[in-house]
Amino acid sequence: MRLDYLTIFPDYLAPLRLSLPGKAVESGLLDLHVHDLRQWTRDRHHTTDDTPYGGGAGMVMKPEPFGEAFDELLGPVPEEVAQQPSRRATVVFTTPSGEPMTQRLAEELATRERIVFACGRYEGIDQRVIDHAREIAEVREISLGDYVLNGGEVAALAITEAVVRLLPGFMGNAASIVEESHSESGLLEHPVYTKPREWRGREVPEVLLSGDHGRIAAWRHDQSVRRTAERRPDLLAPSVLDDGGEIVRAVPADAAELLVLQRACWAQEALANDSLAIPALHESYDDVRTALAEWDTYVVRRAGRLVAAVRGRLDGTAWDIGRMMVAPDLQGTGLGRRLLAHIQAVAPAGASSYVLFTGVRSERNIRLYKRAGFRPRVELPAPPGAIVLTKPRRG
Ligand code: 97T
Repeated sequence: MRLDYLTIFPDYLAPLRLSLPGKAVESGLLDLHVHDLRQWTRDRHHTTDDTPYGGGAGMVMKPEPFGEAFDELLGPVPEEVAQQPSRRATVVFTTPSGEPMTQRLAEELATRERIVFACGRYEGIDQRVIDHAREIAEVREISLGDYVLNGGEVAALAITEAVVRLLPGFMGNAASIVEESHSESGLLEHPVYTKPREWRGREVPEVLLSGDHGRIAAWRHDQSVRRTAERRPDLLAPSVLDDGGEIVRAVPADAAELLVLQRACWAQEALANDSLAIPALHESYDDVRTALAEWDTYVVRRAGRLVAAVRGRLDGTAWDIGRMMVAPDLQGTGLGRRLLAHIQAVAPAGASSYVLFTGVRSERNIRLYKRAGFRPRVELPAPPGAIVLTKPRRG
């Protein structure tokens, strides 16, 4: 992986040479380049900022130095790379108005070959720099959180550390990676203790000394839930607090119940279609958790119970809709219709059509989809025993 940093304070990024990324450079896993943005200025004072058009306080970073830096580091983009989005470099703008940095985003960035960090200062960077970058690279605007820093350098450092420690061959410690999947449960970690057993009159909780692994696991889980409810109720909200029948975004903590509902719903499909060769029926808990990270998934709860779900993901210009499920006792109550309308409504701007499939003998599903304007497309390839339905997106 190659990482470049554009900054007017290159010294701020010196820690990259120490600590974790430093070791990855030594092992050849990482290629790091810190650039002083002023090398791409042409005036005597090496100016990188100017006053904002339209007035207002503060200074805005000028477009030209970033433009020339991109030309040198990224351009010209060969035609075949421009056509293949997955081969483009990623440009990360650190900004308080970006998408929040998360472990999921770190995992995504860890798959990239090339990331250029553009560190903004002052009130931000001229918008045309970001618009231009979108034409030559994948652009991500990322925020560390809802607070203000003096500039993007510290944010770029934090993002780098979160990404680099995920690179294959970097940690060399399988146990800590297993540990990590714990945090994907959507709960905060439980408290931890080490020797001595008693310190300044404080004892280690007795259960941890009991040697009873079942009790220890139950205690830790309980501590995790309490901590999460206390410090991060937002992580529990959709799964525990929301039961008003609203359609809400799924969280990792929904995975286990989603799996149960999915098995129930697709067992019904297996019977209707006289086939067990249905992927949704065979997925494991891990498969469902992975899918939650890769799809936009929505769920509905009633009285705390997870009763319905649907997911969507962009495939080229098609909004791929799937895993539409409604608990057996609530089928025929209009929930499916609502979910289908919702998942179409949240499709991103790049979607020009909707596509889904269902069992050729799943008559109720097919009726629901037809009523919503989907048309069966027998000429399109579908999994065995399934039929594809599509609908153009209007507006
Ligand atoms: O506050 C900032 C100023 C410039 C660049 C980034 C930030 C920031 O990033 N995450 C939170 C704040």
